Amino acid sequence: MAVANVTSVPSEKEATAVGNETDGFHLLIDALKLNGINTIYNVPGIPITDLGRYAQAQGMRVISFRHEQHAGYAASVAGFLTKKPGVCMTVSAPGFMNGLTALANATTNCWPMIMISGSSEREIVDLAQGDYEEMDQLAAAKPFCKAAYRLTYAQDIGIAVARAIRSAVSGRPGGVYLDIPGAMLGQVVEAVEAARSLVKVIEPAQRQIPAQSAIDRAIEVMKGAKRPLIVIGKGAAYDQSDEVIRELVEKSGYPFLPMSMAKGLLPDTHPQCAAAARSLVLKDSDVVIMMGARINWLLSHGKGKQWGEPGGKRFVQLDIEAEEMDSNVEIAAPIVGDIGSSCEALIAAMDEAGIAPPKEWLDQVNTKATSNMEKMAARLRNNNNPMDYNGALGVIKEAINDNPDTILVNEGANTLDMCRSIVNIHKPRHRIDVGTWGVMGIGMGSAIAAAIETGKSVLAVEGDSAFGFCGMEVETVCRYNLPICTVVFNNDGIYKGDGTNWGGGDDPSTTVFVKGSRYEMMMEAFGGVGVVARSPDELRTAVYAALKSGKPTLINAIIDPEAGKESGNIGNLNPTSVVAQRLYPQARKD
Ligand code: OXT
Ligand code: ADP
Ligand code: MG
Repeated sequence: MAVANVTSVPSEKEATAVGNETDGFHLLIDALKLNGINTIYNVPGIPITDLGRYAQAQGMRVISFRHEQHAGYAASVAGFLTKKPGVCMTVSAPGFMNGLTALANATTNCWPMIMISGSSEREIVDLAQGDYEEMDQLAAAKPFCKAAYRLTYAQDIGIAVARAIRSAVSGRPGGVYLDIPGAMLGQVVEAVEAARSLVKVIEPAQRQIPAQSAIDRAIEVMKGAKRPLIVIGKGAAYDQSDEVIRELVEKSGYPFLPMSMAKGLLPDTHPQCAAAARSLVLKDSDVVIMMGARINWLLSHGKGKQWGEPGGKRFVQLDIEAEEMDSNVEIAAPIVGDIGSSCEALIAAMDEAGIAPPKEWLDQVNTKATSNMEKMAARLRNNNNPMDYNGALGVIKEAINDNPDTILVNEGANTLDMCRSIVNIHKPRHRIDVGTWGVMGIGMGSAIAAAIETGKSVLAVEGDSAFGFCGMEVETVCRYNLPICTVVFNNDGIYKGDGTNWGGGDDPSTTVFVKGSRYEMMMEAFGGVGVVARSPDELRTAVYAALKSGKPTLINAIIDPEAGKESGNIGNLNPTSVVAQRLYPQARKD
């Protein structure tokens, strides 16, 4: 291997070449590396197996998964954590389709990701002549991502990668698809021309300074506030303007409500944190500042009894996406810009406006939060065997308090909802979960990306159903020897493990699993540490040992099958059947 002597182009644009020739494989690797992308989340196969090998040979980190969906989730979480697009690489048709869910999820979560998929011969695919893994992947990808591009000539790789990076991270971030026909990878390119074709993307996500008129309007709304509230979302966490966000919140003195993945941007233990008074602040606030959070289903679309009297609120919204404004409710003061710039402009304008929250409101919020926290603290102190969620999550809470640098990954229904409110997060971007779609199966991919991208240890708290969507990736965790401790909340089923077959037949209920499943043996099968924990004390010993050792560990935490609720906190979203109410005594009566 030699690096092309390219005197007429900047030296950083090096094409990996032999003699005066390179090829599509190496140009693609060079293009990614030139733009600071050094990790690929991958599943090998025709036509990209060698691409992975060559990338590794060229010093990239190539993390191979067992299923593309998890490689894709990992790439999207890498994007969330680093503000650079995470790259997932898949084979054609079935591998591509497996990755597509993750690409769509990245777009839904507004996270930058690029999915690069090998594809079959264009001329055969386009005539539907039955090629190996034939599929028009470009067309299939388009509805599920922010942008989709296909390469035909290796000479275009530089520009295509640049375009993909810009699309992924500019404005509202999202998933981008890059289609690479296998034949293109093998194309030979003259080395100097190849080096010249590479593009180093310059500042693809430039700051977007909001209009002063928008800031002035927001200040006017804030001045009139008697019961203000700041809602912080994962868009704010993504922006990485942690200091300026904190300054704005503290300077305003307003109570703040963190959405799930914005927890830790300011610590959950912060005196202005209103997480434990959620119902109260949503209902009684009069001015709500939305900061990188959409007013979607997670906030009941800003309407309904959760939000108090109709018309009783005025919204200020900070978002990079102009079209987000007025999507569900009227926004009195839209501020279009990046979170950091918008917060800075607000801070500057607040100085003169004399913004401060009425003490009475803060006291009211704190009284409610303190009362809720006291009630919760009492529930967490139990050593029941089998465990309930409170006892088990009390241990997880202690473990994160004692190890605040550990990244918490969390999915499930009860396991998710209860963990979110019980376990305090102390640092920005230290909680990763099911996101806007509430998707099960993000756990292992997210945990792997968090460990790879940050070098920190990870605690993955997984419902047993959620874990089932991604459990095979524990082999990946062991293979790369990652410091991930997975705790499976094993209640024998989805929501609860005590369901019965309403038809009375021999098949089990639709929501239950094999009772007493030995999840810890899956970890042992691949050389990791497997532990069974039946009480909070046993769980504590196992979690602390895992965090100390950094060894891949799976703790099978036995939870009372009766302890959960249907759909956790969102049971109200299930449609009801008038027939069922009369026919089946077991049917929900809510
Ligand atoms: O103020 P009030 O009094 O109201 O109290 C609130 C807070 O103030 C208080 N609180 C606190 N108190 C004291 N101290 C502290 N620190 C504190 N913090 C808060 O607590 C209450 C509640 O607060 P919270 O949580 O903030 O508020 P709330 O009302 O819950 O917030 C509303 C929401 C909507 C924002 C919140 O609930 C939320 O974010 N929810 C997300 C829900 C979600 O996304 N769920 C996942 C999907 S469910 C379902 O779809 C599942 N599936 C189907 C499926 C999916 N999803 N995906 C795929 C690919 N296929 C299928 C499946 C299969 S879940 C599932 C598996 C489930 O089984 P598992 O075995 O995995 O899990 P288990 O259930 O454990 O068995
Ligand atoms: P949550 O689920 O935490 O409520 P959402 O995913 O609904 O958060 O909302 C995130 C919002 O943040 C999106 O509307 C997105 O456009 C916005 N966003 C993403 N990045 C930035 C940024 N750098 N600056 C401002 N807004 C951003
Ligand atoms: Mg369960």
